[in-house]
Amino acid sequence: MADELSALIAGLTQAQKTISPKYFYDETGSALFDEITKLPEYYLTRTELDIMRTHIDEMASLVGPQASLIEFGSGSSLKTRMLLEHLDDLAVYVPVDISEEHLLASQRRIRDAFPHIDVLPVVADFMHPFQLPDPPTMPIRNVVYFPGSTIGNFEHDDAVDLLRVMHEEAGAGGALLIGVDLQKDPSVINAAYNDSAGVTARFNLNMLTHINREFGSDFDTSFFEHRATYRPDQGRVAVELVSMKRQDAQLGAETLSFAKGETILTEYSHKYTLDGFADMAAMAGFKVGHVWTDARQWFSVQYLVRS
Ligand code: SAH
Ligand code: AVI
Repeated sequence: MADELSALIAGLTQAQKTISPKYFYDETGSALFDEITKLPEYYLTRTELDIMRTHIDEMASLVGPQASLIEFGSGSSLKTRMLLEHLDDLAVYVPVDISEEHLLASQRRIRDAFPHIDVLPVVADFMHPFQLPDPPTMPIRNVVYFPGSTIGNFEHDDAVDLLRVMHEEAGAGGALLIGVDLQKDPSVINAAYNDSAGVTARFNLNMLTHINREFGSDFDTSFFEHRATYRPDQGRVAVELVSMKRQDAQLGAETLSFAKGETILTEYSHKYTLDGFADMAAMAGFKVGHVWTDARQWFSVQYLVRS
């Protein structure tokens, strides 16, 4: 907790104030994210689900029998259900997520739906070392699952580090099945992060409510505004909270001052080219074994194997 507070203060006292996107995900934030996935503008979830529905048999045969499935950032495990239905004689399913209540409630539903599968949830921040449970039966291979293009929420070097962790977890003969969002018409991307119902705005502002509760800070959410902008030259969306007036907020012993119009960067969401992503995966020791995309090439699901 003290480390977390120091890291938060460090981010909020830089020239560009930043907060890690992991603070989106308390119980309310996870529920708001689920709402986002159903929005007409948020093409990512719908497109990834379509790709999976079309190619699930091929995916399942690449994974093969008696695998262990380790999911990073499992959320509601919606897409995973398709894998759990199709994978042959799964050894164990290990969902890892930082949002504790949401993870445990989701996994109760998964256990009810798949009583024959061993489900061993792990509450952890996957950016820090964490222990995976021993599987009840020896798997033939470990397959790490990382859907949703959550990889895009990490800057290049952190993304490579995270892919390296997954490479390590996959182990010899293992693989990574990952959802990767692709570059496309900026208007499509901008709409996805500025939905007309304002759910993404609530998701972004909830981060301050979460931090107020956990750390006793006093950010006034009524004086911050959501902003999300896709920069095609950088291939990423910057999600920000804009201070609507000059104001202060107290966080621990630190008084944070905001000028009118000053921003807190809360998230990047990178959009990749297939080649760009393959280069990044290669830095972590993966080669692309298979890529599935939709007809418009908006999103990809990729099966990466250890090179
Ligand atoms: N996989 C789901 C959810 C994606 S939302 C999908 O594809 O729809 C991102 C998920 O990652 C959330 O459930 C969030 O709680 C989790 N998450 C984000 N940062 C994390 C971190 N540092 N450690 C563990 N989980 C994290
Ligand atoms: C979890 N992650 C992949 C989402 C994204 O699209 O980058 C988070 C999100 N931020 C705003 N809307 C959704």
